[in-house]
Amino acid sequence: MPEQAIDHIDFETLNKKALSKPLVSHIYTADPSAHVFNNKIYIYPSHDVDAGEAFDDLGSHFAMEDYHVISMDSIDSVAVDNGLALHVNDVPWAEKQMWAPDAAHKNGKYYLFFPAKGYDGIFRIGVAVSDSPIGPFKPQPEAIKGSFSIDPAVLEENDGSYYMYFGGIWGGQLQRWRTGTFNAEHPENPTAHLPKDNEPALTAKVAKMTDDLLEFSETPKDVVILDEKGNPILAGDNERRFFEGPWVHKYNGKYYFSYSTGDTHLICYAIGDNPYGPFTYKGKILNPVVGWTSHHSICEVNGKWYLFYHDSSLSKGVTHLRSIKVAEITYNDDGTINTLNPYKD
Ligand code: FUB
Repeated sequence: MPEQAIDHIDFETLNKKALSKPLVSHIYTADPSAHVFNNKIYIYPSHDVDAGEAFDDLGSHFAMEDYHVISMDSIDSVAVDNGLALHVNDVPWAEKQMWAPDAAHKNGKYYLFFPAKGYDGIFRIGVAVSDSPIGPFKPQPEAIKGSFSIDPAVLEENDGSYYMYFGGIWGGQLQRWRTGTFNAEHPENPTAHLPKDNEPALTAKVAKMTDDLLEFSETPKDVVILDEKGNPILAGDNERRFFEGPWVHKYNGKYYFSYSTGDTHLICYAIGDNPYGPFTYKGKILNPVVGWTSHHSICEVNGKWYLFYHDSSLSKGVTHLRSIKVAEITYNDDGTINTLNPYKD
């Protein structure tokens, strides 16, 4: 992941023009997954730290070790840091890099889903359980069987079933799983094993969860994004292809699959008719923010819809020191979403 050129940015002016302010500023936070549980907003972010890891194209500088849950009584109220919810040292199978998490609530229990690298250098996805939405969470001894890559996001369906979306290319290792087993060749090259530009892009994955939310109940399936002609988006279509950070929400009976395009720094979305897709590309939700990564969630609060996202404005552009933010999104009559500019002109 190349460092963004930041020398030319006047951060004082930029922060005055920002669509929204960091929700918390005493710690760095990123990758916000927001939910309303029991009429309160809970945000499950990554907890960014400067661990002194050198910057590289595999994201080694994202060396996060733990999670804090942020809560808000309402969308305008103060965001509260509820302290340590889970630390990598308490997860038997995980060594490092606690990346973007998500959470779910079922039958009075709260489930924190998180990616981390195991001692073999392979990303997998784990689950930790608590009686409280703010933790502390008790991790399962093993990662979810059959899980791989990063960025879990869980959709609760009306019938009480849950689906996990996940995946990320480059440092997220999705491209290493193309044959079903991990390809460890060319470990330093983030783009080795990717499809050619004129081939269909790699897709996020989706799997229905077991009733106890601790395992997949099926082999993960491809989340296909189609273009306006019904063809799969191609790997060379960097402004529209899936890179990382999947999220699904439902609006007016349709399923909205949204995601980051990574090296083109956009949050885009596609619409489908069921949790598995396919989804047809519709447009951008968020233009590029300061910082290389862009990652989001979408959550309904009291009848309005909000984009939770992050940028690196507080750290003056340091890619791995980000801050979570929130802004309202609006829909048009045809179900399309109006694109947000993170900094006003
Ligand atoms: O926070 C680490 C990684 O950066 C996340 O897993 C990606 O989605 C990107 O935001």
